[in-house]
Amino acid sequence: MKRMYLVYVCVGLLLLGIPAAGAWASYDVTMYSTADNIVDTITVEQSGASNTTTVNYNNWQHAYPLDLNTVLNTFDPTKNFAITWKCENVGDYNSGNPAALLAQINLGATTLYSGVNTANVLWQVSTDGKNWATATPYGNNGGGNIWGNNLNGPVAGISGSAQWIWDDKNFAAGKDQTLLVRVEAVPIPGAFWLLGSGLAGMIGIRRKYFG
Ligand SMILES: [Ca+2]
Repeated sequence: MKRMYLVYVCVGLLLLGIPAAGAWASYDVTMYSTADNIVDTITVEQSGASNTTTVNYNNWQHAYPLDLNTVLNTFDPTKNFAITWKCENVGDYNSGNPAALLAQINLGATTLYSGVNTANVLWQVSTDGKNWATATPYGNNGGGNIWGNNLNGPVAGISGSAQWIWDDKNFAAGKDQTLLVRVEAVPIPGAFWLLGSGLAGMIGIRRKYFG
């Protein structure tokens, strides 16, 4: 009888997707990003908390990994969040000196790619941190685009689904442009999360009662 009750509890957890305590701790929340030319800082915001880390990613041919938990303690990939990169393009910008950010954000079984907007994910740019516009994509990582002249292949560590993004004035006359690039995400718990949390709850209960 007791065993049947526990089975019902486990099935309920699977259906409702109630997170078991500590279930998120083992998920990979590593983000990879780079820019042409420099990423100065990365700010992570979630649940009213915000923290900025100085990174100085100054070689756009490499993607630099960053564990989001090191920027904001206990980053939860199932909750709404925003990430902002402060980027710079150095020198006169033109077709020979492009400017853009490239990023991939791993959230457990879900991955976000720079420039790829969905109903729950929005990539934006701003020059003042107040007025935001949808980022302009220039092509996929490693695809046939302006970066092909500088880099004969994709940036290692980032999927070809990620797009280089900047604003719509990338090639206008100017120099040393600074831009904020931001992604806002409202995660919807997918089947992976429901199954994962349900299984974690089931394992925990089995250990508690049958271990
Ligand atoms: Ca550049």
